[in-house]
Amino acid sequence: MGFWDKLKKIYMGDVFGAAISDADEAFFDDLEEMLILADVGLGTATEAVKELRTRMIEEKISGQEPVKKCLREILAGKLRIGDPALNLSTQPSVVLMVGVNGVGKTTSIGKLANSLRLQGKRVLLCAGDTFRAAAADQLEVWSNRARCEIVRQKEGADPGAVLFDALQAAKARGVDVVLCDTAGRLHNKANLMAELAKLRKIASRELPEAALEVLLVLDATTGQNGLIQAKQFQEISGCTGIILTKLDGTAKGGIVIAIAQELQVPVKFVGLGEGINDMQPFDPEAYVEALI
Ligand SMILES: Nc1nc2c(ncn2[C@@H]2O[C@H](COP(=O)(O)OP(=O)(O)OP(=O)(O)O)[C@@H](O)[C@H]2O)c(=O)[nH]1
Ligand SMILES: [Mg+2]
Repeated sequence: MGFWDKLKKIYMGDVFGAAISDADEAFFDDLEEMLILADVGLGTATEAVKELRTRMIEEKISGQEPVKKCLREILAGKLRIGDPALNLSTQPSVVLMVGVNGVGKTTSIGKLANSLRLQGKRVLLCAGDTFRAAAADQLEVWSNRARCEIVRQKEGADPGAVLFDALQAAKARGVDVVLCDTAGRLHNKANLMAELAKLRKIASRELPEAALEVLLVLDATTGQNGLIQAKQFQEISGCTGIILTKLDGTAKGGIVIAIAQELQVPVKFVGLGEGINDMQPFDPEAYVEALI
């Protein structure tokens, strides 16, 4: 069973089972609880239910389908933040992939590289995770799968130096997009977080005009903890978008709404598996359609 089906089966079936009117206290309670269970977050769940109730009264909405439609509009509205498309308006453009250990940064780079290459872009991967020897090897495997170039140095090299090299190579070779991997780091480790700020600075210094995306990769299965990570990364590296991975492994897809609301940053892609094609641009309408 796919993620959305699972979610629907677990949470949505009962809540919308009966006829619904604006006087139906039990319905509103159940709905709020269901949204919280799906990790939408307490604040957002309460807000959404309140908005729904107001609209049901003011616009005289009742009955299963009209109420669902209204709730979909409310939730989709909470996800429509900024531009969900990647900003690749310059040549080259730079994308930094950041996040805690094991969330799926390197895998997401591979998937994204492949999709961009299929769109006719020349892609260069930058092995900015120099912390483990295996990290650059892993990225190189993805560069072969996605059929794109890679710039790497030896283990322990300064990530800033690797990025510098990659940016020079990108300029010299007419590359369209540089995708830079980084080592997984805990959001509470100050020096590692400062290193991210440095990478960002190097990109701005070497390519002051270039479009720079900092994509925060979050693992959907970590639920509310993802929110805490997100806030701290946002503070240090100022992310421009979110990739939410491993949605195939959780029924708690509501975390998408919680994170977008908290950071006021668009979710740009979702990861739905380990394969090269298992990433999709995030579509708020399709998402709430599947959710409700
Ligand atoms: N099911 C599923 N697995 C995923 C997804 N994205 C990544 N993974 C898996 O998660 C694991 C970690 O992925 P990596 O890409 O190595 O994560 P990372 O953030 O680069 O990890 P570090 O470099 O160690 O910080 C791998 O086993 C991936 O196959 C996804 O969308 N769904
Ligand atoms: Mg990695």
